[in-house]
Amino acid sequence: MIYQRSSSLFAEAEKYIPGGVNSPVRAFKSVGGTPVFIRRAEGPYLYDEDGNRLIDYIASWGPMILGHAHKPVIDAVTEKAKNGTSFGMPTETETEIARLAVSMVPNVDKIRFVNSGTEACMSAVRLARGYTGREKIIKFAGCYHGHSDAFLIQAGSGAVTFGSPNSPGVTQGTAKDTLLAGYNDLESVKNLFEANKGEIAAVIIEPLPGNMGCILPEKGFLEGLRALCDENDSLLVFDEVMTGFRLAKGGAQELFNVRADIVTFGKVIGGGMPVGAFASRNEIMNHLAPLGPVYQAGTLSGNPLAMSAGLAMLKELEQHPEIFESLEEKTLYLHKGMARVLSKHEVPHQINRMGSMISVHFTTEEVRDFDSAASGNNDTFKKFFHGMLNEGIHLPPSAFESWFLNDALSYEDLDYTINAVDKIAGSL
Ligand code: KE4
Repeated sequence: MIYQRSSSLFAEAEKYIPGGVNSPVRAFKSVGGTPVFIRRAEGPYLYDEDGNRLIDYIASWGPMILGHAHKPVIDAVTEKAKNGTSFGMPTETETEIARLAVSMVPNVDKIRFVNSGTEACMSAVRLARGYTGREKIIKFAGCYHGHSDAFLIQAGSGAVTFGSPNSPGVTQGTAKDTLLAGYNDLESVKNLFEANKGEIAAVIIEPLPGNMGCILPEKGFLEGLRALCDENDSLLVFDEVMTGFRLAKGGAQELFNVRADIVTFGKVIGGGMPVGAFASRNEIMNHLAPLGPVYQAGTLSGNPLAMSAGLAMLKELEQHPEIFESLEEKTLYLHKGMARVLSKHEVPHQINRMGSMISVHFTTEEVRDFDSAASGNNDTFKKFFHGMLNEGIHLPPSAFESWFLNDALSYEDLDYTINAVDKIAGSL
């Protein structure tokens, strides 16, 4: 595959945009090489600036669950744009998508729309702190909740229970209120609750992490978090920016049958437009301005174009719930096919999969948390990534990302993908 024009476009972009990208993962830093510039996308395919057609497993990092340029979404945005793009006052569309989202997701009465998953998670934590009157939160190593300061925290040194900043610009003052636990390690959560009695506002978690590759919650883990939060009067926040409206109509709460107190959304809920959201029961949501004292706001929150894209997307999923089963079957088919050919070539690998989220890890050990995900051979992943790109398949450019399947993928696309793995596996 030729990527000539992408390379020159990247050089030009680097003159005006830090790293040539508006979000770091797009820069291919963890796989090497230069990013592919996309001209357009349709169904399961990306069409790049060099005229290559690429089977897409990024799906814009989740939103494109029905495939790119899905007609009902495009029509909704096109129609809406003819009447203006933003008014700064309420519109009926916001109520329509709010009513539909609340009807699809268990355990929530109200939802507030924002402009990104980061904003949703940041606001959810502020709401949890405002509602409980407590300041500390527990997050999990390897889980990503966007780039607000409270989440850019790594495990503290030694036995220290609170975190330390993992980015310059994040202050110690912020870091001291974020405690780090281990995913699938309920003991580490219990210890933090013990060491910080009565101080923890919330536990925030990706119920099915997609930012370490995919990690599956072990039996009893999520249920254990629910029990610990109940015992300590803390709130359980499910970050469903990736899993919401993807794992099931009602997301991870429905799939795992575990109740969260606050749920955050992004990606699918916006149909590819900048939308985030957070939702909860009335008792909690009524603490939000203008009803209550917890402040949260946004010029473009509930933007008519974004809401019309999200509404069209949610209507599709609501009216065609068979999509979730179709996606599950396609992802299982891909899983089995890749496992077969990687084993044939005796490539040490683990494949984690749930619903339409899947990831391949080049390690012999089970990948069940951040450390085991980090044990993957990144050099092998780099070769895998570029080998697949060369075959016209665009995987997420990092071993620490989930692949996202879209329902426009055909079984021919999946077979082509499996055959490409077979073709390159010998060189891994
Ligand atoms: P955004 O602010 O990027 O819309 O959402 C932040 C976020 C929150 N929670 C979870 C579970 C997420 O996965 C994300 C964002 N996901 C990344 C992919 N790992 C977006 C890609 C990027 O950063 O460019």
